[in-house]
Order: sequence, then structure tokens, then C-alpha cells
Amino acid sequence: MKTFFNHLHAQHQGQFEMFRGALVPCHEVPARADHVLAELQRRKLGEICAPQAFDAHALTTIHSERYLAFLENAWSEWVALDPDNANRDALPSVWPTRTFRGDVLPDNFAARMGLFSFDAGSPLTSGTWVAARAGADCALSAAQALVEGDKAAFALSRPPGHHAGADFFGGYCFLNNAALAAQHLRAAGMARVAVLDVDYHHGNGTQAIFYDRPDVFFASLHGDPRTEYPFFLGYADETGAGAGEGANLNLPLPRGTDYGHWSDALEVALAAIARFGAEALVVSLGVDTFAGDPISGFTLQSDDYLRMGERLQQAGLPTVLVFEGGYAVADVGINAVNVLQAFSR
Ligand code: OKP
Ligand code: ZN
Repeated sequence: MKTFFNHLHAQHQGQFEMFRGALVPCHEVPARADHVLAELQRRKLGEICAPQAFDAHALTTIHSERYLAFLENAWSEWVALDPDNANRDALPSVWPTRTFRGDVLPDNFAARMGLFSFDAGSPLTSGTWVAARAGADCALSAAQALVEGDKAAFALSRPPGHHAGADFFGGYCFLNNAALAAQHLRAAGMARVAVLDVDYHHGNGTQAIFYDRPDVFFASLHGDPRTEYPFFLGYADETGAGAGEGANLNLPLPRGTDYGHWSDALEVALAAIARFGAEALVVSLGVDTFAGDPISGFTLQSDDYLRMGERLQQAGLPTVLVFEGGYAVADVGINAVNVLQAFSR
């Protein structure tokens, strides 16, 4: 399968994220994607391709115009506030929670950082827009490869995407690559598309984007939000709204879940996707379900990713795999490429 690699991913290089009252080094580092690329090349697994450049219209199918305009200009606004800001990342520190207004677009930059985000763990850097924008092109290019008849394609990019909503960033995510890929497949004429999110964390952004739509099914296996990030979405009773009722499936699992129990939930998700009648599948491929992941709580082993890839392939659908989380940096290449290699067999 082809890999669409984001050659600009390292332009996004956050320094610190807020954790327990302190700024700690970012977990979401450029080496993550480099390890996956190196492992793909080591195993000679398919062609590494540069993405096509898609125009802004491809983004506005998923993200709001005012959010995209904010993201594109945020760094220059940040540096205009104070030239010394060029040496530090921008983090939000104030948010319009319940009872505040979300319709007013304040002039103040800090206020807009809060309006368009949901956590203080996602630094916005000098190259965030360039990297995220090229990542979106990778996801769209992978979807386009399916349109042109490829059975599967991989979008290898960072920052990840599944926490980003139509008009907000957070959880290290800025543009929702999986949602962009799914929408591209829909626009190309596939009537029903499923997104399967196997990252450790619930894909709140993807869920929210498609929550009221009957044409895109969202299924997610993830750490139970009662204890795990992103806490405020991802519960089993979220089944879709309006015309989208029944097209959302959350399978929260407890900390300590191993592949045996995880794969039982995978069967439930794949059965639901089959019943839905999906013509294509987008997999949000996070490998932070790995036992060695520093910020997650499942106990999958490297070999389990081979089983995962084999089972995903058996679903028999044209599939776009989009790289998401995975923070055990030394193992992230082996784990992600195990999925891809088993999928390709
Ligand atoms: C992004 B993705 C850890 C706090 C959690 C946010 C985690 C975002 C994960 N110190 N910070 O789903 O892999
Ligand atoms: Zn994750």
C-alpha cells in the first residue's frame, strides 16, 4: 500500500504542554513519525509518496472558515503581540465554558485561542499550520488513492487529528485528518463511509463532526472517559443525533485492557460497520494502546498489532489508515508498521 508522508511534519514541534500545574516536555514529538517512516523503509513496505496539494475547499467541508483563518494566522498574531513570543509556543489559558458566549469572535488573541481550543496541552508553534495543512493533504491524498482504485493507503503525518473538531484544536490535534479523508470519499460518490478509531483516546472531534449524519458511521474503542482523556465525550450512550441516530458507536474499555478483551470490542465495532453497509473504511490508527505507552493504560503487545492489521484487512473494505497517537517513541514504528504489514499480506 502507498504511504502519503508529510515531509513538513517536523515544522510542528511543540516545546511544552501543561500537566498538573507545570509545563512538561511534549509527548507528541517529530521522532514519532520519523520512526514509522524508517520502519516502513526497513521492511520495504510499499511506496512512500508525497501528497497532492488540495485547495482550501477540501478543508471547509469539515472545518469552519473562521477557525481555519484563525489557525493560519495565529502564529503571526502571537509574534506581533511581543517579538519575544517567537521563542515560545502559544498555549490557551481561558475558555468560554458553559454560560459564556461562543458566537462572538473577540479581538483579543488569548480569547480567540480559548474560543478555538479545549485544552492547554496542544502548543501552537511557528510551523503548526504548515505541518497540519500538509497533513490534511496526506489524508486527502490517501482517500484519493482509494477513489482511483487502490485497496488501501496510509497517511503518515503528525500532528494527529482525531481530537480536532469543526472549529477547535486540542489533544495535540489541529485539523481532523480522518474526517477529511472520510468526507473526501463521500464527495467522490461512496454513499456510506465508516470511521473506526482504534487510538487509546476517544476521537471526540471526529464523533462531533459526524454526530448528526447518517452517511458516516463512527465507531471507537478507547479508554473509558470516566478516567481517561478527553473525559467529556466517548460514553456508550452517545449513539448519534437526529438523522445520525444509530450511526455512532462508543466502546469504552477499562485501564489494563489487553488484546483479548480489546479484540472482543473490535468484533463488535466491525459487525456494526458491516451492518451499516460501509463502502469504505477510514481507520484512525493510534498505537497508544501499547503496554509501554507513557500516557495511556491498555496493555497491547507489539505482536498484537499484527493480529489487529490482519483483522482490519478481513473486513474487506477499501481502507484509508491515518496515523494518530502512540507515544512510546522507540516502539511506535514497529507497532504501527506491524498493523500495516499484516494488513498488506
Ligand atoms: C492525543 B491522541 C497526559 C495528559 C493527556 C492529552 C492526550 C492527547 C492524546 N499527560 N494529554 O489521542 O493520541
Ligand atoms: Zn491517543
